[in-house]
Amino acid sequence: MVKKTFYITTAIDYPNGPPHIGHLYEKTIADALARWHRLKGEDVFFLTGTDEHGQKIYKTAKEKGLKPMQLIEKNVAIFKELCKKVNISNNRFIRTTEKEHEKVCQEIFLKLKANGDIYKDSYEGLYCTGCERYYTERELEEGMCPVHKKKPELVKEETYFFKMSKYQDKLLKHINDNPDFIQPESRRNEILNRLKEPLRDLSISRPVESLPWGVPVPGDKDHVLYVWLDALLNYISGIDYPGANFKKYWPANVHIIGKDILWFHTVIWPCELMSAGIKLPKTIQAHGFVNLGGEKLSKSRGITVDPIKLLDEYGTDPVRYFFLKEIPAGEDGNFSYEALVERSNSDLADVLGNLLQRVTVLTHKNFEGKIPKISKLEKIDEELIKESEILEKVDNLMQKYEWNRAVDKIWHFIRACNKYINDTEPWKLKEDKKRLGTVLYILIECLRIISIYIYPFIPETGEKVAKQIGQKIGTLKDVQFTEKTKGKMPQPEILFKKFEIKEEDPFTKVNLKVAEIIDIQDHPDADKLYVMQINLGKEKRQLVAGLKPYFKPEELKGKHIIVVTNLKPAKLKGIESNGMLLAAERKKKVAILQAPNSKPGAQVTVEGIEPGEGQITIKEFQLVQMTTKDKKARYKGKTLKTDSEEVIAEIEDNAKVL
Ligand code: ME8
Repeated sequence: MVKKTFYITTAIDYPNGPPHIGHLYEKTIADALARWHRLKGEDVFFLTGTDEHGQKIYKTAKEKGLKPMQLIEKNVAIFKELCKKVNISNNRFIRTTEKEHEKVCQEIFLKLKANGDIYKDSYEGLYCTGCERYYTERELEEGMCPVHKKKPELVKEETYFFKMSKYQDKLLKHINDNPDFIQPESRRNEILNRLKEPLRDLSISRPVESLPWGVPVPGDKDHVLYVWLDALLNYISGIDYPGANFKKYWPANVHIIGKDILWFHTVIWPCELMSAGIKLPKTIQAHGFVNLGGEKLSKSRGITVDPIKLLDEYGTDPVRYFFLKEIPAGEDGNFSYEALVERSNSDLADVLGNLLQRVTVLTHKNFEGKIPKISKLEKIDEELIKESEILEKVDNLMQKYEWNRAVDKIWHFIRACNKYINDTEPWKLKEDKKRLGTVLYILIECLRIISIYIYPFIPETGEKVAKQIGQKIGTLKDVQFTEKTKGKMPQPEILFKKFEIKEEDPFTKVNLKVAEIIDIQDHPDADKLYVMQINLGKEKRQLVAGLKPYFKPEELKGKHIIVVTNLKPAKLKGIESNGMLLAAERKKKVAILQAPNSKPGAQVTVEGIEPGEGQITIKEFQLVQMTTKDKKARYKGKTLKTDSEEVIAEIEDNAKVL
């Protein structure tokens, strides 16, 4: 019988820098899905890789004094190491600088051209290198790219255009006729809304003189293809278009991508395919973003975690489990070490690890590690066996790409096994070997079933669980409860060590107090700085603050501000500053944090955190990321307050407190 195929892809990553935890997240999701479909007996092809052309790579290499390929090789090696460390089962790692891929790009370009969909014209537009795309004036926020907050570059050049406008109606019809084409629903609506505006033709090349790094346009050595046109084609070149693999696996079942690149995948890509006469992928599944401390990842702002270090330190399966369980499919989520440790210690060590440990130790103690026979069932046994019948539910969730809910279903069953062991108390059944054997058999059989279910999510652990009960890992055909499992178990081993929470909350080091501004003078040697005298109740101090562009002295004098009192004194342009006042900034607006009704010297705290003692450095303080909401200053969602009031900041939400 010909096996059903399942073709799954991730986005291909820009190797202009090393990978981040967003990349790790996306690969983990795709891997869990790929492994699930393999367990179903399907013929799965799982593709990932790197997107190696375009201005972003070219510019970064230039800035570093490297050739593009030198920069790429270094980072691609790290991306490949990431794939290995996170234990993904990709069938291929495609690189868009491979000759075969470039050939496919040129072939498709010629197809679009033959179809009358390509013309040359001059183009003037605003290009953001970070996004590798043009923006219209209207799409910008205060003249800046809404994603990178940078001014796009004005590009005026002759380029080839793709008649995307020609496909608007066909695309709309496809999206309307195929509710699964764009998932989740909210993203689908977003695209449908944007498609209410007429589609503009797409500039799909760059002159070599402004960007000499890309796939040459066939028949025109002065142009290279637009990086996104090239990149999207990896999904077909990665399965050897137009060869046998392409015939076998295309159309893709799902492209797993992040929410920021939805337009490219759900509008540009389908139009390109329609013009080339190629079927459209079945589903484009957008996931949310991984944030850190509630903020967007940003290397330049130090909001980043090295995924390889993370995997080395915490192990592959705890990290995989965290991302699959903790971040709801399709939504943004937060990474923190505390949450990772908490998840691993509770769900993996306590819930799963303990169950395995108790069952294997008891089997060794009472049956020399041999799996006992099952005999007469009691009601409680039948109830647990019934609980093991989760295949349809888990499979449904996986079909709907709700992987985190699938994880929840599985752990619900593991918890039921723990409840069963607590209720049946097998350690008290030494005298009744028959009953003890039955209870242990049931638990072992449940563990065998569990080993299969958890395998796609935490593959190494799935294999370990199976091995610990003397079995080989099965497939989804084997998740039924049977009475036939036999075997001998090896000596029990601990499945997961518990982690200590190493990361101290950086706020615990900080000491904040209310101070009154009693005098303000201009700094003699700096345009933007004021020198202030403040009253901290029991003492007076001098601060230097960069508030001059935003406030006049009379707007500040007498205000009750918030000061970091235990910051190491520093000289700013020759004048000593003994502490730092807190202000919130957003979109170039600044507000100082205030506690107008509190006395100078009043302690400012956040619920559950004691004020810090001892001096801290500015670097340590910068780890504390405070924001604003509803005109209140907040840390991790909690307000900053004195014993009489909450600290205010007259500014819009999500301002950064510095
Ligand atoms: O966009 N959390 O590459 P990329 C979760 N080369 N996912 C994130 C993320 C975050 N914080 N940041 C990025 C590109 N991603 C193109 C793709 S596909 C033909 C070309 C996701 O390295 C992002 O949404 O910037 C994308 O799906 C993937 O990581 C690669 O991002």
